[in-house]
Amino acid sequence: MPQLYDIFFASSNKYKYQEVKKILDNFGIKAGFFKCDLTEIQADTIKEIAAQKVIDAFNQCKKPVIVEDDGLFITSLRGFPGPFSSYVYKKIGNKGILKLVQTKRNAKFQSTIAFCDKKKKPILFEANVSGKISKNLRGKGWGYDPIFVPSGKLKTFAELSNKNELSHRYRALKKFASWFLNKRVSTYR
Ligand code: ITT
Repeated sequence: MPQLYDIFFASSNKYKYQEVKKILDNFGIKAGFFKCDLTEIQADTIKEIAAQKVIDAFNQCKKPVIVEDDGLFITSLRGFPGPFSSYVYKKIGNKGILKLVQTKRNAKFQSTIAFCDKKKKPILFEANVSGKISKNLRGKGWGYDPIFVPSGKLKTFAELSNKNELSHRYRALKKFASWFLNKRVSTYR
């Protein structure tokens, strides 16, 4: 019987899954949603968090799985909110971030995709996209999309129609897809 999915994406965030699904579809990889809450350790880097998160995800879903940990790093705030992006968004939101950012507006989004299967050794794929924090909220999007303008563009992620062709998530998933396809998906069927 043909298998429906090549891989699962474990997350509590449906917006992340929707983007991951679209991006991986374009690489010919079918990703199912394993909706769950994952344990996040306190760590300085999203790489460490992603590595731990994917082991928790595999223990819950018992299938080849990927997770993503990401963060918005604002240069003038010494990388804040960084690994705390999810928490900070819930606490102060985009309006809070706009109040904190004064003149120097450089920032970057970072993504780490972590893969794990029964070998239980996480494999990581990292990427980032640089840009600037806008002066006000622009466009309707999730998370920090309405305040992040990627380099070379005048619009925020929320206003752009092609975010999924240039985002941190796209770049990290592109690296993952190339590795995963080489590895022969059939191994997992
Ligand atoms: P899971 O851990 O359950 O996957 P999460 O939303 O908590 O979901 P993270 O811990 O990786 O995910 O938090 C990163 C936060 O950074 C996320 O909640 C958003 O607020 C923000 N973020 C990450 N990527 C984003 C994007 O493409 N657009 C807007 N905001 C983004």
